[in-house]
Amino acid sequence: MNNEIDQELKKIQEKLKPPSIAIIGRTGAGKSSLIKAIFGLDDDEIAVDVGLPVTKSYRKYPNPYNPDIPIILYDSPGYEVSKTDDFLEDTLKFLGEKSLYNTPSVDDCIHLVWYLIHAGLSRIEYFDKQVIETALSLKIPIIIVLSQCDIAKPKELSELKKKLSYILADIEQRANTQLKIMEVSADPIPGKTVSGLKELTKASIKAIPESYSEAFIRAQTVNVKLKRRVAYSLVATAAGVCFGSAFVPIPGSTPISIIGTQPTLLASLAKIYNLDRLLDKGVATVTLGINALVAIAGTTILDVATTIFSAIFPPLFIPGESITGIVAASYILIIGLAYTSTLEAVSINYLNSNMNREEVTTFFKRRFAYELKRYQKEVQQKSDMKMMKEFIESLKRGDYNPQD
Ligand SMILES: Nc1nc2c(ncn2[C@@H]2O[C@H](COP(=O)(O)OP(=O)(O)OP(=O)(O)O)[C@@H](O)[C@H]2O)c(=O)[nH]1
Ligand SMILES: [Mg+2]
Repeated sequence: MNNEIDQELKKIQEKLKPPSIAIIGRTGAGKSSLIKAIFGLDDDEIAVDVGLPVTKSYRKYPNPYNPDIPIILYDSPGYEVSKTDDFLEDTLKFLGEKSLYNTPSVDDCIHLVWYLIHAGLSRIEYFDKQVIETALSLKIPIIIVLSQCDIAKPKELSELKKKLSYILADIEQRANTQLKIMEVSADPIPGKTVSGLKELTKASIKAIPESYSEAFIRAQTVNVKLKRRVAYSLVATAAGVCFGSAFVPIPGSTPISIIGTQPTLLASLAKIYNLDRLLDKGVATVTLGINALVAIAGTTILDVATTIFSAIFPPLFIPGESITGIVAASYILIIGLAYTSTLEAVSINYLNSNMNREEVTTFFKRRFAYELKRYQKEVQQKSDMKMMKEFIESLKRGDYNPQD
């Protein structure tokens, strides 16, 4: 049974389709800063020589393609200002080549352009309009990002927006669309706050084709709550393995076969929260990887196992005896949902703080034990087949939203 769960989880991972985003804008606009902020990447990962050259100006990241970061980014690091014409020519060529019209499949084309305009400079370049118009004519979705808004004066910003709307009006009319303009501060000066990243993330997910959205949600690190939907669907898939096609329990789903710490499920969930990458970056001197977290989770599960088991298993339960799919599914749901909540809390409370490994571990253990009890109560209520089925389906649909 656990083998089947692992296989289902592997299938999900293999089916993930990474979207491609082109980040276009003049040198110094803040492209690299935006990529770093949204996807939690560091300088090394997006250094010029790490990118795979695609055209004269454009490079593909991450390189080599890293399945842990399910996103493809095209950046044009540091083109020479004196060669603006070359840059424009190269950009138009690049967009053409990477449009749906010229790529072998929809997986290879650009699914979204973030077009950056430096708000602090309050200047619209002659090529801005041309690039935007070209992207639109090639049917590439585009979001205009006013970057470095923290250093733009409010009056300048509103004038820039007015000017931009004026310049873009005829393009919008021709393409019969309204361009999205978003304000962002990805790497603000001291005293100013990061802003606009969550909004840009949401708008981007809306703009790309739906089959690529799950990968985008996984890759981004700014809107942690969005990840719930993906995590729940994974937990529901794992729990659903305990049932056959007609939602009848699969014979042989014995407690022994199902009880375990479900390391694959826990590791897959931690990946959704990017903890495999981010934990190591967060702690400067010691590492706390996914395996360590899964091990900590395992001991916590064992600590509270008696309570969980006595609650969900029939009173006369004898280990080794056949149990229904409901019991097996309940067990997986409790562990999976509790782990998801804990990971979310770790992401929100820890990744932006300076907790050390020990503090994170303590926080994690305490929170996980608390969440296990909470979800044990919640899942225990779905005690018949119909309720269980409805619950698993609501998790898959993304309709389940527990209180924090
Ligand atoms: N105040 C402020 N500065 C920013 C912001 N984003 C980026 N910067 C700064 O602007 C400078 C250029 O940022 P980059 O992200 O390197 O710009 P880029 O578009 O990648 O530039 P090239 O790689 O040269 O094309 C850096 O010094 C950043 O720290 C922001 O939101 N606010
Ligand atoms: Mg750059």
